[in-house]
Amino acid sequence: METVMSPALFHLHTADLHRKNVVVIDILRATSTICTALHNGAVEIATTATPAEALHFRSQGYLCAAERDGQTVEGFELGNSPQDYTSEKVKGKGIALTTTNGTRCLRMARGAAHVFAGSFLNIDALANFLVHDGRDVMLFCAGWKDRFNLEDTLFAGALAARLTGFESHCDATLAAITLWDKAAANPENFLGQASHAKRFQTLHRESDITVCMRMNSAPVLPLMKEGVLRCMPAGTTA
Ligand code: 3SL
Repeated sequence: METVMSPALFHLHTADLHRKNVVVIDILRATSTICTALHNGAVEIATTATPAEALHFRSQGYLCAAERDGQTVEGFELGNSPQDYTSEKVKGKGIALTTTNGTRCLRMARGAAHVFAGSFLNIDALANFLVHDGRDVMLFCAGWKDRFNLEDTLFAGALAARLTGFESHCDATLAAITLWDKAAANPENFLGQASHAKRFQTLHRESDITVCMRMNSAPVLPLMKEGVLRCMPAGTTA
């Protein structure tokens, strides 16, 4: 098991990628939003590199969602707040989504055995699959524009702590578990210090932090294939 603290470090970890299960982590908010949308009945989420690319899906009946710098891009019906992805809006729908960091990392990880979107909302479902599957695991933190961030590392620690029995010689994983141990009693309070949490104060989206910290509230397995995320069917094995 290994932890990649930033996309800028990803190229150092690509050996044997095809043998690994990769969990892409963007707690605030892309991977939390993806879990919410699929849990609320979205059929699939097509990730795109740019907002312009996402808009091409509109003619096929997709909802189009784009976030840059924490804000909904003009002309899109959805941004990246999990609170906007209600079942009334997304049930039975395809969504085309692009975000600043999260969807970029999901696309970077292509070539892995499985690529999942991970969040506190689906942490135990993910841990169960990873333990059962037994393949080597990479925890890939999206960070913020190639920088380290607190929330993704904290989640990497929470997930790694559940993956008992996996061999790890990775200092980043040890550091993440240590951070989780420190914060586990009140993770939401701990994350109040994070730079992205502060950004949300300015954007008046602070309640998203509470939603993104709700453990196991969307217990789906969002699996990425050819740029598209769908729920892995229950009972799927390696
Ligand atoms: O960068 C991303 O992918 C987003 O999750 C950032 S934000 O939470 O929408 O600001």
